[in-house]
Amino acid sequence: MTSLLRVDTDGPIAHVRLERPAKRNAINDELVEALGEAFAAFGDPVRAVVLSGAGEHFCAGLDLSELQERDVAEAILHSRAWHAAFDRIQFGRVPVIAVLHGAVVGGGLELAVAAHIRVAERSAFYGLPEGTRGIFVGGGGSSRIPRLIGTARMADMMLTGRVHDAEEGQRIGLSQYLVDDGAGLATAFQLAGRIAANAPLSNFAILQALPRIADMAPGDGLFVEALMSAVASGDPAAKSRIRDFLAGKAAKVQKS
Ligand code: 1HE
Repeated sequence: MTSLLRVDTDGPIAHVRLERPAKRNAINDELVEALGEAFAAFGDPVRAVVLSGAGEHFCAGLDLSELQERDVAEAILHSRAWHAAFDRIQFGRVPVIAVLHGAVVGGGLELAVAAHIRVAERSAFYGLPEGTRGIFVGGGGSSRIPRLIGTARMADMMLTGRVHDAEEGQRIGLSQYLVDDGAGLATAFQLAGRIAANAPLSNFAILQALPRIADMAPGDGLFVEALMSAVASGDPAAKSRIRDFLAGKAAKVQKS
């Protein structure tokens, strides 16, 4: 067990917090391994996870002090270890809501985009300093970030060192929610509560099927959608929720 990561569970919601504020939550090998283990362990009764960082910043990315002389094979394995850990976040059993504040840079942004929902506080800023540090992203960023903001924006961030503030991040799609400083956790826990109340099979489909369908050729995607939809709607949880609505016992869709 590491002291660099704190996990608190309260009923169906868990809170995972990077606990390395003195180093701006920079991710070393110990922390990346702890992240992978924490997310691999979630399952019943946990149904949603909030991910945040202690101190003034969400995460300063790769721990640059650990960046030793690695040979090519070791460097590939190092990056693959990040991929394995972050895949456990994106393709685990529970939806993950990241709360972003201060620096969300390099591998910190790669961590943030492995979550399913990002709530940014106004202090958040996003950068990919890999270009200026003479390295490349290695935590899944080149696959996940262009899917959110487009390849051209990511190339700009890496080539020029451009930093986006929280408002720009919201506008280009890095965050889905933008809130005042200090309000991120409350918003994330509120969203987690709503998510945890969904039928488990719907959440499963959203985590496992949706991103894969979006990556498929349209014809294949539509076929998989039909299969997933039939599986979900055949579940007793779906049938009872629809019965409740038709009996006037379930919430209507309302403007927020
Ligand atoms: C670190 C790291 C780090 C801080 N590795 N030690 N990431 C970066 O290039 C970002 C580098 N960090 C920064 O630009 C700044 O530290 C921050 C903007 C994040 C925060 O600034 P500030 O003024 O609040 O803190 P600081 O004084 O710069 O840092 C406090 C301490 O944290 C200091 O150590 P100290 O012993 O002198 O107190 C810093 O050295 C340390 N620190 N960030 C190691 N990243 C899978 S590939 C991913 C590739 C990447 O992520 S590349 C991007 C790396």
